[in-house]
Amino acid sequence: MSREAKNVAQKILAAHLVEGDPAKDAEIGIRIDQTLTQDATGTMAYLQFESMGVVRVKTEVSVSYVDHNTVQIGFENADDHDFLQSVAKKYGVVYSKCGNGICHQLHLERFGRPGTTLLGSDSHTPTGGGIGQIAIGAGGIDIAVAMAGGAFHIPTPKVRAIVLKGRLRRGVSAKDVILKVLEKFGTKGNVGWIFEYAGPGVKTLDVPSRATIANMGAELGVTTSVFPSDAVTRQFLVAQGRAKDFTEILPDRGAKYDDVFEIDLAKVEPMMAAPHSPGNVVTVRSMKGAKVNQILIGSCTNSSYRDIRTVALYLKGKHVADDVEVGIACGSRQVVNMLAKDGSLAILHAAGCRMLENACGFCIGAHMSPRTGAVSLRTNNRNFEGRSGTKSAQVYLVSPETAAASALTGKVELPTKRPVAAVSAPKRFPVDDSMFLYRATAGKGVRGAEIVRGPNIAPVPKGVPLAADLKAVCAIKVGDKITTDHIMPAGARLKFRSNVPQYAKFVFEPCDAAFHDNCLANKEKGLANVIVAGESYGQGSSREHAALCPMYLGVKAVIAKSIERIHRANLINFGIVPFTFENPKDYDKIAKGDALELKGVRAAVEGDGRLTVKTAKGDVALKTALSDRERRLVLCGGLLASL
Ligand code: MIC
Ligand code: SF4
Repeated sequence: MSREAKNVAQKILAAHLVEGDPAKDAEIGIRIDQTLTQDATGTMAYLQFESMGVVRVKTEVSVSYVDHNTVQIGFENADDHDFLQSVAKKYGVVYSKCGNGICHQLHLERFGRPGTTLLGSDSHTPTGGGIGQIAIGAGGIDIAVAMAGGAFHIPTPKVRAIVLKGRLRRGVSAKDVILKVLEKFGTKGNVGWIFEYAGPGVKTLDVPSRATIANMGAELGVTTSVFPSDAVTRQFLVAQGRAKDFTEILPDRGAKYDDVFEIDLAKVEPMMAAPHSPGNVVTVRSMKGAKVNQILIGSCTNSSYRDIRTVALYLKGKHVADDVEVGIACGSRQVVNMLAKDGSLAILHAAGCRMLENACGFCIGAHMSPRTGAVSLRTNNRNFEGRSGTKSAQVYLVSPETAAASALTGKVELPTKRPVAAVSAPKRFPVDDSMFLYRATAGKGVRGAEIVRGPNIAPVPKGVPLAADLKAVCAIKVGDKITTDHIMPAGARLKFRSNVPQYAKFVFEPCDAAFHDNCLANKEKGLANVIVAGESYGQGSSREHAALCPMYLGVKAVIAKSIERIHRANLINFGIVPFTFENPKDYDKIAKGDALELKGVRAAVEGDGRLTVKTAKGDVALKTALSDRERRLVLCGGLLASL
């Protein structure tokens, strides 16, 4: 290991490096200490883990959370929960029961350890960066590999320092800071970067605030975000009764960064992300007075005790406006217990808020879809069109402070006008781990334990080797910033996550409801399906179903102007070739339904990744830059097929 001064990211990565050399190689492999799954991606991850034939998990700790599909209309969700519980018992995974809370909040509270690596089957896993972890979101199959002791591969990162100076004004909080970062760097073009927070302003932010900032790094599209582990981190861990988990990790003096961007916290004002992208950032000031119909507070971004207590202070002794509905979902039982003790729950009830389950709920459109055309202010991290469950809704992302101030009048309000006192970091958090099962057998498992498999649990399909040539059809042509919510909708469809043939019926439902039938018809004729897309294809969720279900429908290649990191990895994991245009203008040469001849596609993948495709409007040059490992996966039909 080199003695050169290192930043925080480099230190943690160097301590976990198992493949490649960051100074030379484009891809590195790292050892994973901890994993987390949530139910919506977890069933597939554990089905894949099972098919690897490993007897127990080999990580320091692996936790299976149930927080997404908690509504239980029909048997499907409950089937999944039972399956997950039985798998956890058998393989030595800790199981967090439904109702315990949201995976990222819980992991931060009870398991996250500075200096370790965490891989999670959820794109907001980087929340752990708030506690000094290198925490990365990935597809379920990558988590399965990590649980089996395998390395995880990332593009060798570039590290950007976000240097924080000064102190936030009252009424302004971490959400406004990350929205400021999003305003500057946007939701595309950050692939391959780690954002490391540094500078004197860091110590003014408590761990939940740091976690909020790291969480929404997912919206930037970065590999992860990380904070140093310092006295504030130590205080948080001590208060959680986890002093022994603390390690100090600070950047070395003279540590270098590939880029530096400075933010004066004192100058940050309340911000919001306007429909339909977390990158459409505007000031709250510019929207002041706009009518609001719904306000929802919670999600893995803003559901800590600090956040919900702050909301209670805004609403104390007051009532929410008559024509606005307000819902609050806490991140964990710990948060609820604290709010119960200090009277906040009573305040929120009295103020007319609907207290929701400690779960993802509204954030993923699984609950409280707003009315037609509603303006909904939310503290979560994504406002993609239709994600709320109501296509015509206008969703704005705001801080808990802005949400609370606006709840009182039913209009967008500046929280800085009447700020409340700052909530100080608790000296002791009440600890109740009773809804974490199988801690005693964690890492060991229970041999012979039976796995419970209801009818919603279907086997995982495997890919087939890539053919030498492909006669294909452009099955769909989509524009820029297509999210995984467009490709594989969540909300009401989420309950089919464990059943690929069933879930595959909804691929691209919001864009082209006939996609499934057309793909199967092409497949029957022996034609391969190809998806053509614009910039930043596959933004958002880590859901591997956005690759797995298309694979099931015979999609063999994606041709896009650019592809986001997690989705690109998922495509490769399921044997779909991630091509980009040599010349982005060639996007215009292909239309939906066009015949495409991918002659020599296998040889191209084996070789330099360049392929010329014949289309009715002339030749189109494509490229794919694959590492040796990725090339092997694509050629044999994906990761499962390679085992
Ligand atoms: C999301 O916020 O989009 C999700 C739902 O948490 C996803 C995971 C999933 O699709 O299950 C994510 O962020 O990865
Ligand atoms: Fe859950 Fe929303 Fe966080 Fe995704 S972004 S993990 S749906 S709370």
